[in-house]
Amino acid sequence: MAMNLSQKIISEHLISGKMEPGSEIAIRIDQTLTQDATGTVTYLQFEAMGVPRVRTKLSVSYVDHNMLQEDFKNADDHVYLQTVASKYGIYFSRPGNGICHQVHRERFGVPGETLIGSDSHTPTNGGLGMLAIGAGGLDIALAMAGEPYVLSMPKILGVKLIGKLQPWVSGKDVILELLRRLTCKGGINKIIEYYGPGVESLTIGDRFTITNMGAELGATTSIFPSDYITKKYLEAQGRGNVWKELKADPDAKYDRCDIRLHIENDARAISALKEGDVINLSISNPDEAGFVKVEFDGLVIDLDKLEPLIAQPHSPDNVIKVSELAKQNIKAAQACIGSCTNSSYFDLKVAAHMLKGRAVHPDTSFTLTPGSRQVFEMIARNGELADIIASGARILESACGPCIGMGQAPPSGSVSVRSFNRNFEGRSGTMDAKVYLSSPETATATALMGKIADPREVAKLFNIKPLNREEPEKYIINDSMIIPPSQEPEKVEIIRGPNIKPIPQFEEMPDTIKGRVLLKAGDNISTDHISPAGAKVLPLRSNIPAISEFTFTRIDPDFPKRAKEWGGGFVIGGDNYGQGSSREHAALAPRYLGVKAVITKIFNRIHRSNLINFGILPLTFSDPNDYNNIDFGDELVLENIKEQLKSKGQKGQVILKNITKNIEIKLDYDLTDRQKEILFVGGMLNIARKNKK
Ligand code: MIC
Ligand code: SF4
Repeated sequence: MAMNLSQKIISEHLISGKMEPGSEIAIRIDQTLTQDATGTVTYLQFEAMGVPRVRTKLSVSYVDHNMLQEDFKNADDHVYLQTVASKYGIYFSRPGNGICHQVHRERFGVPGETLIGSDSHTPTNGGLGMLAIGAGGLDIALAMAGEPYVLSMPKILGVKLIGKLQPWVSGKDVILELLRRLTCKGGINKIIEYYGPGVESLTIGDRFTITNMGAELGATTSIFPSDYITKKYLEAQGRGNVWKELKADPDAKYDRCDIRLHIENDARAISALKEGDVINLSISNPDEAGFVKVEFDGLVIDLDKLEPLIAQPHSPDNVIKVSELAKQNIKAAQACIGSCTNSSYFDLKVAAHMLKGRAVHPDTSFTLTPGSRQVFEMIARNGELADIIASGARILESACGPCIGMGQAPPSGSVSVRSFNRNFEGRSGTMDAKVYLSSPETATATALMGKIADPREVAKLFNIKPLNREEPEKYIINDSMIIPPSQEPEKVEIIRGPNIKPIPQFEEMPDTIKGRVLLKAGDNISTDHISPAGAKVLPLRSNIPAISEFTFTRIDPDFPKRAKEWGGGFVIGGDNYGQGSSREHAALAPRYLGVKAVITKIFNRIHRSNLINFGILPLTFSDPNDYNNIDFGDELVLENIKEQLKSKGQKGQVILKNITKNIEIKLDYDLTDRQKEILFVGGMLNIARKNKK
């Protein structure tokens, strides 16, 4: 049978289940990665499993998020991570070596292998033809212990690329175009597979940017074929030996996919789908609640026709043409290049090329972050760094930095144009800042002009010639900041600072779940709303009781106090609940505060599985209108919930009683037997502890 590339890699790694969309599959995992902000909890859970050495082909622990060392906390975490890695057979990438996804693609990614990582942008390595998936830390710990990764078989959405990118248009504009068409929920439960003649016109860097930001579509992962461009890149990294050619069979098929859009809220996406090239598009009539079902066999993106695009505040899918905004004289107090989306050598090189001999606008602060030490060394030795410094731009160390609110918060109420992937409200550290997402070319044009600017116009104005979009023949290879694991693990002592607290133990699920509505949230609640990041909160990632004090405080400062006073309860959400980060703290902390069930219209995939892993029941409204029949403070009950779930199949309905309003509401669940078991015993860690060998 002809297969697409995703099906080929999955079938080679399939341990159980059928490759039919929606059915549960278990796949063998070759590689894992963690970063420090999710890593400490991952390794604490791994330690609780009692496995002496990792059982993967390769596991790497990175330090890139918690890099500000204001006190002992982050520094202690780094030492814990280094010692735990050494003992259990994990490579350790030291602070300063770079952002996990950038370093992983440079030094470790292998076409055709599987990778799971405790960070939602793990799919970046899909740019190399890897099947790379973001997951919760507990799933990573289980994979390191040799367990397969269990997921529901996604649909494979084919995106055909034709044409060639025009000057000053880059990979970022391709993924912004897809976000414009499909919205942040368009990729949920889908793998986005790129194919077609346009693929070969994209550089490897463009591909990584596109697969990276597939996370913002909510996709399980994104993947490119592995071709001669991949080969050249791996050879330039001194790793040509791991290359192999991978692509879909010529007559391979992709799945018919669908998304549910609201005619008012998602009007932009609906019109983008009509205008855009969509294969066999059908749009249903709106239902009573104003939702339409959009179905299609795939998308076509004509690269020739793409223009520089930009996502406006506060969502990565709020995309319009840069040329539209350039007319509006929007002053930018800040511009930034960096993050795992756009901090490659080419990204910094193109910025340096535009800055050469010019000065950053006096009203704009321009920061540049080389994504890895390799990129940093390349720009230093090849001279780009000097042009950057001379322009008055600010160069930051190789880390996540401003992307995760670790410094460089913009001024009050100001505009910041960033080459990053997320612009959720408050994520920059300034609650009322307006963050836009663009390509490095647009961010640099903005930094030069002091206002949002179209790079094509700026190039004309200053007579800047477009750069040849080619990767170097050879990268500088220096792995001295990647520490291999110890050969004598018994001699390694794991060092734990005082801020590293054990993971709390959780009770079994009660027969009946009863409680009040602790919070009623709207649509698109991100994990940054649930468990915020930033310089103040991130150092508490290894201390669940302490970090839980920040749960939901971005939307309701009293949440933690109330949850404790009311003895836990329910959280109600809207569409696309839990989008964004893979952080399991967004499940662990609510669980610690007594949240028993979350009821929404649609869940984000990673967050939903984190909720299950920590014993919080995820349910969705059978009729989205019922969202209006529950209010803050209402008393709710799910009677005999265990019995109700046990007696029925994988998908079904349960009845929720709203005691306050004296009504019954039908809720849907979609839980495999394995997931039910995890919920009943109070979370996956209880199972892992029980199975401890
Ligand atoms: C993010 O971009 O939000 C993070 C920080 O990288 C997260 C992980 C985390 O919360 O530690 C992610 O994307 O998964
Ligand atoms: Fe780091 Fe930002 Fe990438 Fe998350 S999105 S891994 S914070 S650079």
